[in-house]
Amino acid sequence: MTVFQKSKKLFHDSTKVIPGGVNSPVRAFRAVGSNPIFIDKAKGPYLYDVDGNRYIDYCLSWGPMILGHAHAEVLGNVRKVMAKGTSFGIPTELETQLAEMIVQAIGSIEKVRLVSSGTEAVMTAIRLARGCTGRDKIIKFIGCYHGHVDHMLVQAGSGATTLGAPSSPGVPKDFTKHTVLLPYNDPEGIEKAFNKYQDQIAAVIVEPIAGNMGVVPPQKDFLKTIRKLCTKNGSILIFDEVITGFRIKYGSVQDIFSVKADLTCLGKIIGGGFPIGACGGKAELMNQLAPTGQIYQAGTLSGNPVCVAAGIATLNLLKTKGLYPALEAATKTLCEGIHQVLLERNIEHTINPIGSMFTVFFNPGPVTDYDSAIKSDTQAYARFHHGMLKEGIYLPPSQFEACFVSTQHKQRDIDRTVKAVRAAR
Ligand code: KE4
Repeated sequence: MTVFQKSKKLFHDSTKVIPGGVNSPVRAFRAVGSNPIFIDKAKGPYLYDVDGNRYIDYCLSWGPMILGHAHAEVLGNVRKVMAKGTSFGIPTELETQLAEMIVQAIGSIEKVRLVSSGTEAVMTAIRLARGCTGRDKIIKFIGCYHGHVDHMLVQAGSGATTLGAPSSPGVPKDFTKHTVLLPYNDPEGIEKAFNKYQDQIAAVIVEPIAGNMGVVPPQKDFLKTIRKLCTKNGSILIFDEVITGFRIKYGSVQDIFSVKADLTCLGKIIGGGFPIGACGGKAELMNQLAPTGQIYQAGTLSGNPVCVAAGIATLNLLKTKGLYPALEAATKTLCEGIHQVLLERNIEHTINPIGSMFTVFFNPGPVTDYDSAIKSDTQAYARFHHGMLKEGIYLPPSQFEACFVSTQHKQRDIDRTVKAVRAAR
């Protein structure tokens, strides 16, 4: 019997001094109608909560922990660097080393600016695109999330190619009036928007594989159409690879889809579990950032040597030959196992796996965009989440998130997970 007594107490205490008891809303488990567990420690694929329950973790801190938790070599590098001081606000060679690794790994990146979160990476990319083009409009896609910067917190208005309305109080209408919202995987919609707004469009920002409506891969001409229209209209193509960067392959998914972005946002994995983000792209664009250019952005802890040390160690380990094919194979085996059991249990579902990320939608499918994703039975997902938690499996506490597999998830963990799907009530 799984008990959550200590988590319950800690949650009670945290709600007194932290809004909702959490430092990021999705962690509050509201989307699955329960209270969050509190974690004591983690190692490899496992989380251990304060009540001593062990879970096989498929959320992996929302993506960063691709090598599993508390990886000895990552922590070793962090300890070595920390012993020499933790923050100087003055350049260190380590930042150059991580930047060189990113430049070598991603062909479309000639220069990169490190920041402290994915949101900051997106803020930098959008300001850069607007500054370089002198234009204001940004196209984003419904169901994609790019951090909590004001002009990205928009919801669809009525009809296609409409200008976004704020999706959160506190965001002035003026801040989202230049954000055009389009359906994901709809090449015609992009054509229409460019016909309507033409040379007003500074940039298109897209998750090349969507992870924030659940996992939704791009359909055949989607990314190529965006690339073609951005090139034709002098707009900047921003790939938000905060999730996909170094997740599907070493580097970027741009190689997989043969679509080159002008700017790429990174985060999560490149920090190895420490706060980080990055915006990279062609030198002619990146050099327009202060201090070489006029477009301003800054950060006290940007490129922090401790975070960068974790990132360097992580990327070095991700170069291991055969690592990504093994991750993909493990994910395929897991998803096939889950699928078979849900079929046996006659539970309506569809699974979107790609590389080592996947989502089990409680939805007959196919799930190809936000409108199809939101048809999912979120109550069924909530029941599944809670049932799996009691079986010792930790899934993201929301239907509209991505699950991730790490290099530390072994066959025994996959077998245990499939067994848990059969037992989850
Ligand atoms: P951060 O500011 O949270 O580091 O990154 C924002 C961001 C940007 N772009 C993409 C594609 C992202 O997925 C994210 C953040 N992802 C969410 C989970 N889907 C973080 C979890 C949370 O908000 O607590």
